[in-house]
Amino acid sequence: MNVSRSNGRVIALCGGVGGAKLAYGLQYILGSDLTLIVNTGDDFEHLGLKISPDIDTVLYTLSGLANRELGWGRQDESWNFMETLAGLGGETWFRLGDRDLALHAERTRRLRTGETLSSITSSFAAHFGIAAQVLPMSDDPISTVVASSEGVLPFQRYFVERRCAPQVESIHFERAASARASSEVLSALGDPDLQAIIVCPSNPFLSIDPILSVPGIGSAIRAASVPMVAVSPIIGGKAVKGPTDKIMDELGVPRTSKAIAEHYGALIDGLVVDVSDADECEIAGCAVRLAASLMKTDDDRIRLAGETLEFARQLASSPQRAAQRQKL
Ligand code: FO1
Repeated sequence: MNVSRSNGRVIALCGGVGGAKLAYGLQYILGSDLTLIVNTGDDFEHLGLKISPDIDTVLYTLSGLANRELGWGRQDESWNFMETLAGLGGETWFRLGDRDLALHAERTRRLRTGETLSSITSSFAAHFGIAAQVLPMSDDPISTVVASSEGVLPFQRYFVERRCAPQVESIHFERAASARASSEVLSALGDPDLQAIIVCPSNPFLSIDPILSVPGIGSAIRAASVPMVAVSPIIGGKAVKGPTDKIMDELGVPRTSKAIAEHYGALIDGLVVDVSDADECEIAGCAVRLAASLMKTDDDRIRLAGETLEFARQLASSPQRAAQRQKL
């Protein structure tokens, strides 16, 4: 598979700010050949609005509208709604900019008409001029909750209100068992033209595991006889952003890329590890490619995406992979 357009579909699993950055690079290379399956476990209802943070972070990042300092929300933002809400004694721990607010209000209205999250997301992506296909992992509600030293917390309460301070004991995806993968997700995973599956450098526990918890997605991935490559979110024993490293400590998992590979297990064929972690390039049962994984600029995102796709192409033609896939 070369990385030019219309050379077959590539799927990327994505959630959070780090994941969206690689998705940006992948879209730059693949355009409409890229399908993103995005985590919706962070979704919640707040102030009467249906909020899908990881979908919105993807929409804003891929359209160039994202606030580059924060990673979430929009660049060109004003905060009159929040200031007025504060004056009224409303809840302002979860910050909603005025322009961002319009997207939540419109998604909430359309969901209330019975339109699916997939359909709404697809029309928002078209509105923002996004070439890639952006798919929620499911149109059914799934809620990530964190069993912590401060009790069981809904995701945003843990992540935003408590700033990931509570000690994580376990993470659960409520209602995942009764959720269904969307038909768009299953047809993408079943696409005969599928070339590779990429796991973005998202938090494996909070952003990727919810996607794999959706019935049918794990088996569809295993049935797809294409290489699956993950990009490690850990560089030098630290998460680039967010609580991945802290959660690994709390779950008793070493802060290493090797531990990331072990977390995904036989599902992945290869792991992209940062060049500064060259001592981790021998991981049993997982091919490793060293690449500069810190994405500060758009060029970094595009380069890392290109190297990840090249790695998947190499694995596609490697005999070991075929043998390993038979084992699954
Ligand atoms: N993250 C924060 O840390 N503080 C916020 O106030 C906040 C508001 C917010 C509003 C809309 C949105 O789409 C995302 C927002 N996020 C905020 C990020 C959100 O918590 C995501 O779940 C994280 O990016 C993890 O995926």
